[in-house]
Amino acid sequence: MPLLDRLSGEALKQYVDAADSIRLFPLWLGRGGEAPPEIEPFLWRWSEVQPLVLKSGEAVTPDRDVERRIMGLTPPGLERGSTHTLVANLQLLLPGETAPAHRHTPTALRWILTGTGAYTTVEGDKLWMEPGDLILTPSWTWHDHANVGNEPMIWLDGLDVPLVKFLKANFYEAFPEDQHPVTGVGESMAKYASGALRPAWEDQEVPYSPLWHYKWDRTYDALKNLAEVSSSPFDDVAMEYSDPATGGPVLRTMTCWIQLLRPGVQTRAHRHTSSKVYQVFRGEGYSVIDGQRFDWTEGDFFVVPSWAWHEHASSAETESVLFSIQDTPIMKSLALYREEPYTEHAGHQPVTSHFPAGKPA
Ligand code: GTQ
Repeated sequence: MPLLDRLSGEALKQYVDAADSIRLFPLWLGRGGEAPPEIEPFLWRWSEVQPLVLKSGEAVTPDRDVERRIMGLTPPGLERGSTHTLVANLQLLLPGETAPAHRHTPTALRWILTGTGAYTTVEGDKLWMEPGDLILTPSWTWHDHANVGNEPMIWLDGLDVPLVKFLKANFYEAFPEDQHPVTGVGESMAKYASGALRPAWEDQEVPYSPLWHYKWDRTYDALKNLAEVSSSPFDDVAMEYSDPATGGPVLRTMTCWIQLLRPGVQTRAHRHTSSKVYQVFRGEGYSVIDGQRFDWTEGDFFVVPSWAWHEHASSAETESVLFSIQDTPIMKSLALYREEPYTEHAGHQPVTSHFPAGKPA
């Protein structure tokens, strides 16, 4: 059979147009369209964020104008969301305010930053929020928030909204009343917080941790105990919040870590296919992300996109505590988790720039 001449010029154009008209695309012509923008690592300073979050209290009121008064942390490269799978929002609830009861298929969690005197009710369990507490609101559980104290409350919400929207599984329902009836106070903690012991007659399996409230005091004790005996070269004294029933991550889509960086510690760089949003709960230091140095201090937030090299250091004078939300469970459950150590320069990236851009190295 004679070889066909290669299609080119006008004939090729006609061919492509004919295919296009029936929505068929010759991928062998190379990738069409523009590649999506890269998500860039970014840092938000608490000193700049806090006044704007407090000021949002003058702009809108939950229950009256909006369901939730939230401000999203969105790095360059994204229009919404904090990584390609996760979103981290700052929520403000002023004294006397309530955020009405609802439930949604995206899973949420709260990392409490400032204030006291407010509670979240999750499926009727009333959970008082204090700084350093982690509270889970698993997929499709009823929840509402109320501030009955006299201080503004600010917390960080972590949700898997970008993933759930991508998967076309975003559903929402409002509760018929403003607040869900309270059926217990700290019940999930009473039943499951001891970790190694749990109610003997209960054998139910739920696709998330049955413990919904992780108190700061216990968390910090656990970090201190671990620091006495062991640490990771990449994350120093790092602990994953765990589901007491399985020992695995607290949620199917998101996991949370708390890590203590001892004074003067500089970790080795690595990268992985999970993405993360960090909050600097205590201390000061810096992280190097893809060669860019991000200096941070108490209260700051930063994003480490998927597959970005990163390492952390605490100042010589203070220990630092970092909280993070990560999408690792998604990647692991799909067998797409991959991790790699940085092997050059004794495991430390050369710093080529400082954040914000423009600052010389
Ligand atoms: O508090 O229930 O940041 O429904 C985004 C959606 C918080 C919440 C968010 C929500 C909530």
